[in-house]
Amino acid sequence: MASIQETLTELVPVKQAELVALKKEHGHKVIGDVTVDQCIGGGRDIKSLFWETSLLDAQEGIRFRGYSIPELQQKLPTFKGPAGQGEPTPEALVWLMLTDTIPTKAEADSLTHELYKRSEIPQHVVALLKSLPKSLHPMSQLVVGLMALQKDSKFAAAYASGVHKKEYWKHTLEDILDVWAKLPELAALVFSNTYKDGSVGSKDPSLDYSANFARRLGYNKPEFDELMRLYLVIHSDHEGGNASAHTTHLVGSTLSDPYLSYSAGLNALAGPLHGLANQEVLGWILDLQKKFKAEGKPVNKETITQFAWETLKSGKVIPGYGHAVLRKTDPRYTSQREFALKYLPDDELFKIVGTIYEVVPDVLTEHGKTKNPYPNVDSHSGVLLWHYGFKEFNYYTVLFGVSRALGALSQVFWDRALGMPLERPKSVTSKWIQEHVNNS
Ligand code: AMX
Repeated sequence: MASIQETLTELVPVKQAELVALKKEHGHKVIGDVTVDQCIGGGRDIKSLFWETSLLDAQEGIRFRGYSIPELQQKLPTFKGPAGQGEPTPEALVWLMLTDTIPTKAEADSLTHELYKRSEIPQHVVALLKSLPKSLHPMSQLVVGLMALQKDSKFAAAYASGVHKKEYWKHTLEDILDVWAKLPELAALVFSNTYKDGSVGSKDPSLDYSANFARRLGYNKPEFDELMRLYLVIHSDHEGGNASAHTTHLVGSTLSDPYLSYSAGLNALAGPLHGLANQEVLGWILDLQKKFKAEGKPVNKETITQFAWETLKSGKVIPGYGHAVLRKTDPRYTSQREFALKYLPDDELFKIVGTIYEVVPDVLTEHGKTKNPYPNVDSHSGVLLWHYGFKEFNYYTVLFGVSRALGALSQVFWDRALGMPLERPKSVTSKWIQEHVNNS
């Protein structure tokens, strides 16, 4: 069986030739226009980014290399065996994102083994993380740790020694595998430094990426392992324009190595309109529970509606609702709801999440601003973690950060393999727009 490195060595020249042919034959054709609204409105829907690993449809949601989440659940290998014996593993998804082919169980396992081999964290980084104040946000701690690991970048070393550009992708792949392998270790150290005594649980070579991550965090329950697999799969990629993926790609386009590129992506993920929304959602639900308990009222459709309006009237967003691209309920929300129905149907917070879903779309529609009144991925993830006793919700975005690396860096691999150029779109001033519209 070919390793991931051997598989990609065969594939890279094929994909390079395909892209050259695409450019040669169709390079001059128009795929979109840009309006003034789009230019000053965050670039929504402008087709100007090249992203191979996934594609987002506004109505249907995400597809990874052409496969929807339910299709991945039917086709990708699981920890226990071939497809259908539980949640797919993130390693299997990574194989798919990198190679455009559904892996066999043996191929997915070989990637598990490859990552396990690379997972050790150098002592200077462990010491650095332990020196950080517990009050530093876990996302900031994760970025500090990843930046410190950059010392060992194989791409940066190869570049400094003058390697030919045709070889960039090989060194990039080495770094990416190292980053994927070490991120859960870093994340577990951050968790322990922030909430525990600095030590982490032990890992086991017979387990997969997700179960070992769970053990490092102190969780030892097969059901929680399944949740971790689902979580790491569904948060991994959401095409190229979201802030964390785009930032990673942009920084990578300067030939910053994968450590530098993904640290930048993590900083984007740490914003409340993006990945931090999952911690905000949990905070919002707990606040509403606390408020109505203190007032002696039940949490039901009426009180949630009241709380939603209070949030909107105080100039805040309802976290976990709305999306820059999606216009329907996020299938990542639906897959988590299905998990909850299977494993925790009677959970109190899960029921509240369900009631929120019954009323908030109507409230947002009546409010009349948001283009998408439906829930996104972040409105569900926190309550699942909470159910298993994972209550440190300031940390939730770190889990998102471990997952998003899988998609964003799979694309960085192809960026280097396909020789993608420095990203540098054109900006214009308001005066330029005014003159342009006057003259047109
Ligand atoms: N609550 C209240 N107002 C909302 C809203 C929400 N959930 N979603 C959008 N709006 C408002 C916007 O703030 C904007 O108001 P403005 O005109 O006063 O600036 C207006 O509706 C139009 O926004 P939009 O075009 O529908 O959305 P967008 O593309 O500008 O922003 C997003 C998308 C996700 C930032 C926004 O929906 C939002 O803030 N949601 C809440 C935060 C959240 O859940 N983020 C996570 C998204 C998923 C992810 O990246 N992890």
